[in-house]
Amino acid sequence: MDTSDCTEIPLTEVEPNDTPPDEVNVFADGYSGAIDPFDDEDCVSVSATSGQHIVADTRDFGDGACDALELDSEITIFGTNGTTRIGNNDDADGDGGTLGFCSHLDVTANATGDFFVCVTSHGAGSRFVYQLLVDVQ
Ligand SMILES: [Ca+2]
Ligand SMILES: [Ca+2]
Ligand SMILES: [Ca+2]
Repeated sequence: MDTSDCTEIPLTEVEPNDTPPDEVNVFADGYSGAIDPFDDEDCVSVSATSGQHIVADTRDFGDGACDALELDSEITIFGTNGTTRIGNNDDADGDGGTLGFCSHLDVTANATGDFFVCVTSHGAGSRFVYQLLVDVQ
C-alpha cells in the first residue's frame, strides 16, 4: 500500500479532558480530537451569557465519515456546574440536518458562566477522529 499521500491529522485536544468542570480543554476554533478508546469523552469549556445560544457541531475531515457511519458522535452540553445536562444530540439528520451520523446541538444558556460541550461515541465500539465547532451567539 502506498501511503505517501497520507497526511497526519493534527489534533488539538489535550487529554485528560473527560470530566467537567475541572478536566476540560478551553474551546478554540479549529478544535479537533479523537475518540479513542471507544468510551473516551472529550469536553471543552465555552463561556456564555444567560440567554445566548450555544451551538455545537461535530464534523468529519471531508472524507464522508459522518455519512458512512464511521463517525457516529454524540454531543452533550452541561451547565455551569459541569454536571447538569442541558442538551444532547446523537445524529444531526434526526433534526432535519445533512450531517449524517455527526451531531448538532443548539441550547440556550440558562446562566452566565462556563458551559461544557462533550463529545462521545454513540453506540459501542466506535473510535474516530472529529472536528468540533462551537459558536456562542
Ligand atoms: Ca480524546
Ligand atoms: Ca478524553
Ligand atoms: Ca451520532
